[in-house]
Amino acid sequence: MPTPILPGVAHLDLATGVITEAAEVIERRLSDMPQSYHDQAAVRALLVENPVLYRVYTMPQPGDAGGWFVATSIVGPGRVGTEYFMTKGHSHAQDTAPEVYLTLNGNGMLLMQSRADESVAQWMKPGTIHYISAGWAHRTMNVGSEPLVFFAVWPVDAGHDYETYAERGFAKLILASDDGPRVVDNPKYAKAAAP
Ligand code: M6P
Ligand code: ZN
Repeated sequence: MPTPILPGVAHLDLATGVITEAAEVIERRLSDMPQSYHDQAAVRALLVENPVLYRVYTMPQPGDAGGWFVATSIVGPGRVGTEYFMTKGHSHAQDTAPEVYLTLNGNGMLLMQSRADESVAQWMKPGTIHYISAGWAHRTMNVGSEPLVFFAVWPVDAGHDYETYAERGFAKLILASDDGPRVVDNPKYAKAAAP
């Protein structure tokens, strides 16, 4: 018998994104995702320091009979070459599972990509709510100088597919420039897609 879902409560520090009762805290450093960045020389140089790129705090699941994951992510400010500190990025193993983000602090970009390789990039700033449609992969980057904090909710049975994006990445890169973040084609992606 699955454990029924009981009412739950947790406490979130809106400024830092820390959930006090977090059941799990994931910490990802550059060494956990060196292939996610296109500038491998910049990756090697920064691996000496091996910074924490982001942390994810997940609220305790009050049961296992379906329901929602509730979490916050905190992406640090920083760059690897001209790319920003960012999440690994994933799509949901379950193609019908959407996700909602609410930005609490900082400035970021949410890059989404459909199964048909359409790309959408949205600005994240305090108060922006993002609906990530089912079937769209998603990755966030911190394009500002303070921590990017966002709240996320998604179905417990969604599952994470990282493999599809691990090797060639997303179709678009978001690069820092004098005029701010620029969305450009990822050359590695086009090459990998060629017959
Ligand atoms: C959000 C959610 C989580 C995800 C996290 C970090 O909180 O989308 O499911 O784990 O961001 O992103 P990723 O798993 O791609 O590293
Ligand atoms: Zn997701």
